[in-house]
Amino acid sequence: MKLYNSLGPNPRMVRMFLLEKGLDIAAEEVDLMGGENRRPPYTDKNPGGQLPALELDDGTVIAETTAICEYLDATQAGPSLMCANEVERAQTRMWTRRVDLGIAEPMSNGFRFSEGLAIFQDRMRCIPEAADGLKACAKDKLVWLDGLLAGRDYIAGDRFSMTDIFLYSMLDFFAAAGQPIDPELSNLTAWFARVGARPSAESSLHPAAGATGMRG
Ligand SMILES: N[C@@H](CCC(=O)N[C@@H](CS)C(=O)NCC(=O)O)C(=O)O
Repeated sequence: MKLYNSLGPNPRMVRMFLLEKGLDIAAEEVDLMGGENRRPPYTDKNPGGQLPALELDDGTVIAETTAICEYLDATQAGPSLMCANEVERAQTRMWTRRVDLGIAEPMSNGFRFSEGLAIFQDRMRCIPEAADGLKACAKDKLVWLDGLLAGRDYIAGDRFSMTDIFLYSMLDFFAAAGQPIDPELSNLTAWFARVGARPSAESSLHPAAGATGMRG
């Protein structure tokens, strides 16, 4: 099994997930800034052209961060970050999807269409005039989540899960890239500090994070 790895919030989520499970797997660096992920041979393996991707020993490639984490959770040792039962698994998926569609995607595209425009304009359709609106949509969902986190330690219930790792990786990266967490969102801020205090949070940063100032 091999992880195609780079700087960035999505690969960082998988690295944090692996650390939480106590797993160490081989990794191959792909030059994201140089666009290596957008051309063959990488796109022969992952036509989505993004990172991370997981290649199994039989050559099967799994992409999409949450699909990779779910696969690792189901097949590898270590504490489950999905569930203790089918209800919890469904709740983790439900919350992860809400975070993905409502927060991660608009935040990411908000970044790609503004601060990240120089990198992304030749890689995908960019809509600079949509950037502010997308960032505002993500903020609306963070306000909503802040209310729901009152009296709650974690997003998908009373247990730390894949959803927490996912949102933490996103918020940490984008806070350092033009989308800081509003300090008035006190429940979200406390949750962010709680997850950030886990040893896996700092240890999952890419070696290039320090030099670039990026939190990915
Ligand atoms: N939906 C994808 C998003 C992956 C993604 O956006 N990856 C970023 C790194 S954090 C990337 O590959 N960016 C470079 C590019 O899109 O060319 C997932 O869940 O894995």
